[in-house]
Amino acid sequence: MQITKAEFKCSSERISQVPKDDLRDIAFIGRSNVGKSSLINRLTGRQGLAKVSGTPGKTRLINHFRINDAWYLVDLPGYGYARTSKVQRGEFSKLITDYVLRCEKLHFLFVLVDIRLEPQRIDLRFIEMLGENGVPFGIIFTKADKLSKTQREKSVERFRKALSEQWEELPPMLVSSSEQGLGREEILDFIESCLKV
Ligand SMILES: Nc1nc2c(ncn2[C@@H]2O[C@H](COP(=O)(O)OP(=O)(O)OP(=O)(O)O)[C@@H](O)[C@H]2O)c(=O)[nH]1
Ligand SMILES: [Mg+2]
Repeated sequence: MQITKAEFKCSSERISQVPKDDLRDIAFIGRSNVGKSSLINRLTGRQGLAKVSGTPGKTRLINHFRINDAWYLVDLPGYGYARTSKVQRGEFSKLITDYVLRCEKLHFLFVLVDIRLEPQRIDLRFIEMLGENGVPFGIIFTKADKLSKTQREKSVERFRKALSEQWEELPPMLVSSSEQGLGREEILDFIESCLKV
């Protein structure tokens, strides 16, 4: 799929504020700083469309970006960032769980995972919640430029193994680098096929 048009639509602090049209959402979630906003910029080819920062907790709201006037890419706040206020946090903020479990616009969710790390408990718990609630999701490993090809494969395998302890059927998994553009075509093709369903 080609992205010919990408524009910021709105930021929502509650799910009641998300766009009211019937375009579907393809959303990105994951731990703070994993690279959600960077990937959105890379996929759209528009640096600066979503705000990126080396400091975790940059994205605080639900951001809708309208793509090709046909669907939305959605940038969500990260989870697992301990310095967010306790009232807001819980394990996953109310904003995140409301969106992921209750927003009817959500068509497919990508959980982003830092390819360098061992499977993190918080990611596994988040994925468990998705599975239990029947939310359609896939996994994108980020920051692949930080590892060699062999290390990447090992890391993906390690995650696959951690998931297979819980699940019989594994979600689709893709590898990406927003730094190098790795995985871009594959992710866009995946989204295209997703939107056909
Ligand atoms: N080397 C490398 N760095 C990356 C990549 N993707 C993101 N980063 C860096 O990781 C940091 C966090 O990126 P963001 O895109 O802001 O991460 P986020 O998940 O949106 O973070 P929050 O909004 O705070 O939850 C920034 O310093 C990025 O430059 C990547 O593919 N490779
Ligand atoms: Mg962000």
